[in-house]
Parts: sequence; structure tokens; C-alpha cells
Amino acid sequence: MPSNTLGTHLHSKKLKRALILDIVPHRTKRKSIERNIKELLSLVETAGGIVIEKVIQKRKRPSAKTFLGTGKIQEVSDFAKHQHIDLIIISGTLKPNQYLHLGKIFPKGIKIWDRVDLILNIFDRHANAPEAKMQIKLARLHHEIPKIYARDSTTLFERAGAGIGTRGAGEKGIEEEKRHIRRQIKSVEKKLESLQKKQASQRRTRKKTGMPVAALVGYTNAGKSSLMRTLTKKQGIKVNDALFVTLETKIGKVWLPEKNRNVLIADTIGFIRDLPPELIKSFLMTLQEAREADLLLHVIDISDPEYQKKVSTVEEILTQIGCSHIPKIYILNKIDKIPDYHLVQEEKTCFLPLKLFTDNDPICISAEKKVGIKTLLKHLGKRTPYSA
Ligand SMILES: Nc1nc2c(ncn2[C@@H]2O[C@H](COP(=O)(O)OP(=O)(O)OP(=O)(O)O)[C@@H](O)[C@H]2O)c(=O)[nH]1
Ligand SMILES: [Mg+2]
Repeated sequence: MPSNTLGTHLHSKKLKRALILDIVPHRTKRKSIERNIKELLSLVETAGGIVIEKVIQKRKRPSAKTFLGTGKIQEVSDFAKHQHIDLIIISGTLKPNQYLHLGKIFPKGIKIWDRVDLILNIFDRHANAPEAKMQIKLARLHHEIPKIYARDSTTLFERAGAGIGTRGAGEKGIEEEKRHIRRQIKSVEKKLESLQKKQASQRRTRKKTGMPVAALVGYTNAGKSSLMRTLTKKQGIKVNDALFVTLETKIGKVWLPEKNRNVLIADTIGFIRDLPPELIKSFLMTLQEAREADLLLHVIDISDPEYQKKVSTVEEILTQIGCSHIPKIYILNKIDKIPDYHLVQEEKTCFLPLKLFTDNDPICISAEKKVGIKTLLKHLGKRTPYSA
């Protein structure tokens, strides 16, 4: 067994037996390592895996070839073989070259996933709507292309070393593979484009009704869909204690007594730290609802000790997708998990130390226990812009 590991977990036949590899800077505290790994564990679990072992190596940066140092990776490979590991998960984004080298070191049949592969596999498990499936396919294709190019350059390199001057059969195969992927990308993009046009026209029709849209945004598992369910009283909205449960945008109507009018609420895909750019690019269509919203409802799980970091992540992604100009209400959810939350219910004010929200008073709620909903609706009434 590799020496610097963090304990062994359960065993199961049905679940994929996974091994997590991570690197951390030299003076990182154990507590901070454990916190970082916690999210990765939930991701693996959501992807249908069970973590058998975590191997964490302290080093400045990943090895350019093998991510962990060569000695350690050999040790991991032997361990994976003996423990019948199905899946090696790298906490980070692998370069195509690293895939190649790791593929040569690990026994055949063991899959190697980086963070992008892991998230894409979770998306795959949750996607129902055709546009979500297509967006995942597109992200996957974009993720695969550099790997093929890396294989290509290795072939060229090996060929040069061997002094062979003609095109090998392997190289021809790679060229064909590249052409095939490019064709697939074009075809998926075309299909997505026509779906996009359809959705844009639906949005235009909605805009004509004069009903503004408030989009729920936030870190995955913050409780966006739970709030959607509470506000719209709609059954059939998927809520689950897992990551990336919602992948398709859902729209519902909510009556605002304050205004005597309706507002449309859009539930969107959750965000996560280090969301790979190819995923953001491929999911822009789903995120379009947030980009064109009149108001953003940023849902935060206030019971999560990591909530401040998660708020920053969400804000960064909102800026990346061009949403920073849209007015926002911060909603602190899951206050029922905080001691003395009944005080919030009585006072209808928030008692939490909230340095983060200086320019904008947050609203404290519990989407599940239906606490603070009236106050939220009042705020929604005040802040939702109506044209007439
Ligand atoms: N205790 C408590 N749990 C809540 C509350 N709101 C949501 N949850 C739980 O938090 C988990 C995630 O809720 P969802 O509504 O699915 O979260 P989401 O933000 O839509 O997540 P994704 O769709 O995965 O991005 C579920 O297990 C909910 O039951 C709350 O107010 N209090
Ligand atoms: Mg959801």
C-alpha cells in the first residue's frame, strides 16, 4: 500500500473501485487537505464510484509526465493491480501527454479520469434532455481532441527516433480519428444551434408577455431546486443530496403579492470550483437563461463551512459567462441547520456575520422547512424590474 495515504474505505462489487491521486504544496495542513478531498469524494460517489484509497503527494507542481513522481506512481500502479482498482481519478486537469504516460504505466483495463472526465461522467448520469446530452457530447469531444494530437506527436517522435521516413498505419488511423471527431463536433454544434434558435424564440415570446425572469444560480447542492419547488409548489422538480442533480433549465411561475404580478423563476445548473472552461463553453446554452435574466437569485448553503469560497467561485463564473451586470439577491439557505435558527424566523433578520455581502442585504431562508419565504417574496417584489 502507498505510504502517504489517508485511510481505506468501504468495498463494494457494484460500484467502481476508485483510487484518488492528488498533490498538495509542501506545508499544507492535514485539515485543509481533508477539506479539499471531501468535495472530490462526493463527486466520485455521485459518479457511481467508491473510493478505496487516496494518495496525496506533497510536491510543488505535478510531474510533467506522470502527475505524481515516477517512483510513487509505480507504487500506485502495483497497489491498483492488487486491489482490483477500476478507476484512477486525478484531482486536477491532466495534460494529454500525462494521459499517455499514465496509460503506459497503469495496468490495462484501469480507466484514468481527470476532474473534467469525472464531471462529464456525472453529467452523463444525470442528463435527460436532448440539449444536455448534446452539450455533454460536445464537451467530451473537445476534451478528447488534444489527447489524439498528443498521440499523434508521440507517433511522430517515435518515428523520427526510429528513422522511418514513411507514414505508418498508426498515424493514418490517428488522422482518420481526428477527422471523425471534427465531423462529430460540427454535427453536434449544428444540432445545438437549431435547438438554441428554438429556445431563443421561446424566450422572445416570454419577454413579450412582460414577465421578468429571476434565475436561481449557485454552487451545486446549495438548494436551488428545493427553493424552486417551494416557490412554485411544482412537484417533479428533482432534489437530491448529490452534486449536479439539475442539468436542464426549468422555468416556473411565482405570484408576487407585493406587486400583484407574476415573476418567472428559472432553475439552472450548479457551479463548482475549477469548472473546466470546455464545460462552461459547452453549457452556455443552458446558462443562457441566467445570462438573459432580469435578476439573479444567488443561493448559498450557509451551513457549509466552505461557503465563502463557494460564493467567490460562483461570482467568478458569473463574471466569466457575462452575468456580472445583472442585479442580484443573495439567499442564505439551510438556516435550519444552524443553531438558534428560530431567531431568524421570529426576527425576520439575519444574524450571521456577513462581510461578503456589504452592498446587498442577504435573505435567510430554509427552502426545505419553508422559513423566510414570505420575506424573500417581498424582496423579490421590490427588486424585480417590471417594464410597465
Ligand atoms: N436542511 C436543509 N436541507 C436543504 C435545504 N434546501 C435544500 N436542502 C437539501 O440540500 C440538498 C441539495 O438540494 P437541491 O435543491 O437538489 O440543490 P441544488 O442547488 O438544486 O443542487 P444541483 O442541482 O445539484 O446544483 C438536498 O438533499 C436537499 O434536501 C434546507 O433549507 N435545509
Ligand atoms: Mg438542482
